[in-house]
Amino acid sequence: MDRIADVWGARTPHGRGANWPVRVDQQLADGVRESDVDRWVQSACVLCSNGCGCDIAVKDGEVVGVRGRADDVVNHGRMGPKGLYGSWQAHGKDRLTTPLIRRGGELVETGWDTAMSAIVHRSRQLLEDIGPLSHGFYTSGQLFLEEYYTLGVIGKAGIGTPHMDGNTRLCTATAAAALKETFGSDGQPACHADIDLCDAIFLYGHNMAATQTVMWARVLDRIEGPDRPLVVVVDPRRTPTAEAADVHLAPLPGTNQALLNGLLRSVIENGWVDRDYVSAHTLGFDELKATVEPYTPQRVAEICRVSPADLLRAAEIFGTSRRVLSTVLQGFYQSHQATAASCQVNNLHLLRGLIGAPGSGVLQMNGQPTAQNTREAGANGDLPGFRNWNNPDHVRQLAELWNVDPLTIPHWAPPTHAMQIWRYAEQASIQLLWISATNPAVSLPELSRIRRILRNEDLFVVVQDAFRTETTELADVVLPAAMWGEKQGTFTNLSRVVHLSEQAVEPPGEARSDLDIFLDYAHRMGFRDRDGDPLVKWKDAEGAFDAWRECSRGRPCDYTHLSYEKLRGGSGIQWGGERLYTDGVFPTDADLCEDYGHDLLTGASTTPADYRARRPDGRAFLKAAEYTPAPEQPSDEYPFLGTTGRSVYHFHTRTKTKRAPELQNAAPRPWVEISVADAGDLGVAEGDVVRVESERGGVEVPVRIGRCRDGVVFLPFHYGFQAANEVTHTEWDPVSKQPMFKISAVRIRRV
Ligand SMILES: Nc1nc2c(c(=O)[nH]1)N[C@H]1C(S)=C(S)[C@@H](COP(=O)(O)OP(=O)(O)OC[C@H]3O[C@@H](n4cnc5c(=O)[nH]c(N)nc54)[C@H](O)[C@@H]3O)O[C@H]1N2
Ligand SMILES: Nc1nc2c(c(=O)[nH]1)N[C@H]1C(S)=C(S)[C@@H](COP(=O)(O)OP(=O)(O)OC[C@H]3O[C@@H](n4cnc5c(=O)[nH]c(N)nc54)[C@H](O)[C@@H]3O)O[C@H]1N2
Ligand code: SF4
Ligand SMILES: [Mo]
Repeated sequence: MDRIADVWGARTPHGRGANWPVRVDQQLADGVRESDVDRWVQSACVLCSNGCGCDIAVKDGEVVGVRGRADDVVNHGRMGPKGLYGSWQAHGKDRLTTPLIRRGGELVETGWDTAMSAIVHRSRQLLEDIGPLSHGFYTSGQLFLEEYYTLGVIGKAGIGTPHMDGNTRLCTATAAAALKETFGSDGQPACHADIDLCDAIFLYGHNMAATQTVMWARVLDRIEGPDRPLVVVVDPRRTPTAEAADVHLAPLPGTNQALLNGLLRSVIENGWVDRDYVSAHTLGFDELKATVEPYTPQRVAEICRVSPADLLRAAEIFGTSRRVLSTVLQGFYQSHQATAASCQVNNLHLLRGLIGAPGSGVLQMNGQPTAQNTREAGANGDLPGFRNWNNPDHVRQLAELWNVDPLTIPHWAPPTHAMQIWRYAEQASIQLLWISATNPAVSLPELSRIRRILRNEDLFVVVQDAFRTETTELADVVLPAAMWGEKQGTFTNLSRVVHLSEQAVEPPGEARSDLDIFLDYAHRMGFRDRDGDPLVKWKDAEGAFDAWRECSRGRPCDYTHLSYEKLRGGSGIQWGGERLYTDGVFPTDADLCEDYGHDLLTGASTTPADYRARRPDGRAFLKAAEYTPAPEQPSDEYPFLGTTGRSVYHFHTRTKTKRAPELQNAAPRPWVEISVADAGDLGVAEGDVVRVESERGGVEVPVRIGRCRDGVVFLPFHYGFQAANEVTHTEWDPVSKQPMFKISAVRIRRV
């Protein structure tokens, strides 16, 4: 089996409504046979949001491979290239095995006691001198639920800082925002089985063939089976996903909102609206209709540079298919009208009542494997359990649960989003920044600025990672973390499936689980509740899970039916049932909702009084917005639109995938994709090295011709050298605050 050449593996076609056949994929280390394996340990893959159920192979106390779990609801045994090669091979390779501390400018090895004392000393001093606002926590979408919940309690009730967020801000902040704006709360309405049941599938800014390869294998198996679904792809590049499409719309980056307004207009004009559903279950139809009215096919075609006929065909497929599944991801989320455009996808489904029914629904996709948990457990600044920071009752519930004064829990303003946390660090109002499981020196926009901030003398930087990275090199203290397979915990995938991942092996050297590190910090800081008892009352992962279960009780993401015992064996288990909103009742009730919402164009928030006055009472919001041009447009000096994203062979900043030889050899260095016509105009050939640069900075990379539409160039962002984020800029969507990685004006010259 060569999952590099054959990314999706052999086809196992299935017809509509049939069970997706099982196909078990397995990869073992060279020279290890199945009979050599001592134990198979239950887990799920943490290299994307699909969350494929898998077992970890252990021999002589080491991880020696993986195998898909045949009975898992998500993958029915399959695994993709990253899971098969990238999930386990990095385990033994040049890991961080002791804490490091900066002495005389150099990072030197030290013990846990010295490292933690240094952090606690600085933390105490800052709390005394400045107060809680001196602390910022920047975490991940790759830890476990138990770790996020513990971090959330420490930050909100121990320190009392609103400055907590995850790299989820770069990733799925828009998913959460679009779900809150339309439905009142986070939570994916659809599920994986909808792929088996749908008549059409729409992918909006989502290169699923490269980024959720196992999910795409399920789509391919439908495409090759009887009663195949129609596929519509919206992406400025001819990706492998787009190649499988019946209609491929390739809008200019930054024009999604105009395209969606055009689709909505067509659906309304042709009478493909379920009037009864709309009047019973939604609010805002008239305003939506009026807003989209000017978006005629001709006008949309001019803004987006797509053909009007293709637009109308896509609208017809949406309007006339019985069951439609839509997925939305970074092509929409990392944009200036990110939440607005993503909400229009929700609107399309609401107009036809295609939600909460078999084969129909929306997946406002996650990207990272555990991003859903960052959001649920409140490590991204939101309050745990999808609670509303602006609702005093919700704050009181948490204060009672944690036995603290409600005033300790920051809720005087919205939680600070990541881009603002970095700004505060730049201005030195935040003086302790604790970074866990993320590599911002490669993944944040405008890297020259990020490096400058991390080097700032006034900023004490703690970095918690499994490897030395571009970011650890700029830290004051580095904490060696155990990773997947070396610790126990749970996480939730893009369709609310919760998996338990058991510890298979011991962490290397002195590395510790992130949970143990957070618990140690809480213990050393002596955080107490109102009765003087320890604030954090659990000592291990299962204890943290049980505490979280209580916290989630009665909320949309209620975990009380789950336990480690139930998650053991068998498959993953969903929260919220197979699909959400089967009865057309949404969590928009003012006492229940996670957010009172925003104006999609400006980001201005709705006041609690205004929200209540609209009496949503379980109806979903059809929120409308005009298209506005992106803040950065091509000019004479910077004539191309530069966009960025992923390759199938690498995960993010490659800390794991570059240590897997198959993956590293498949894509060892960065490149730029340019259209055939643009390459001709520039006089560059395949493999020529060019400089791609914006006002902020540039990279020198070889050219790959094809894939991009004219006027657009694409850089993969995986590489810490010649990094795409030298080029990108510090701008974000007004509602979700997700940075605009997908739109920069650039110029190109041959080197
Ligand atoms: N192989 C691999 N898989 C991954 C990851 C990985 O690093 N590698 N990371 C995981 C994570 S965390 C995430 S968030 C997901 C991301 O998964 P995706 O969102 O599928 O990945 P991207 O490549 O970032 O962006 C998707 C597409 O958006 C298109 N695009 C760019 N600008 C626009 C625009 O203005 N409009 C539209 N409609 N499309 C546009 C790009 O051409 C690109 O093909 O992948 C997950 N899976
Ligand atoms: N230009 C551009 N930039 C982008 C994007 C884009 O499309 N274009 N996409 C954005 C998106 S969607 C994302 S999700 C981000 C991803 O950006 P990052 O989060 O910076 O990327 P990763 O390489 O996944 O970093 C995760 C780090 O956690 C470490 N790690 C893994 N497991 C553990 C663990 O259990 N504990 C600890 N403590 N550490 C662990 C890894 O070694 C790694 O260093 O990048 C964003 N940046
Ligand atoms: S599709 Fe995602 S979760 Fe599944 S094996 Fe591949 S990387 Fe892992
Ligand atoms: Mo992501």
